[in-house]
Amino acid sequence: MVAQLNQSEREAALAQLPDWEYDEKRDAISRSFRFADFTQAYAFMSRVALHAEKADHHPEWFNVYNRVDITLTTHDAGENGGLSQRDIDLATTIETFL
Ligand code: HBI
Repeated sequence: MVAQLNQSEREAALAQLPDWEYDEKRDAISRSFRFADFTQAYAFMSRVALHAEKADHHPEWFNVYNRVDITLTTHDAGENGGLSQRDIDLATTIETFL
């Protein structure tokens, strides 16, 4: 079981991730990305995928052409899953791939 962030931890973390939206219903964060074309979108997804595997923390994502939507939440956080430091760390790393 991974520790779920409490409200103050969450607010402090999200202040550092201004382009990510908080989904209260899922206790998750999401961001939508647009790239020049599919090749750029796929290159980005490849970098995220390799890092996610190394971190053992994986995104929920959707891709169509140059658009990539990512949602991050931790399946084994709290009772029904929720936002953990792992999600914050992965989002922070994803930002460095832009
Ligand atoms: N990815 N987003 C997310 N949440 C998890 O709880 C998670 C994961 N990737 C692998 C993983 N957990 C492993 O620890 C196993 O629990 C599957």
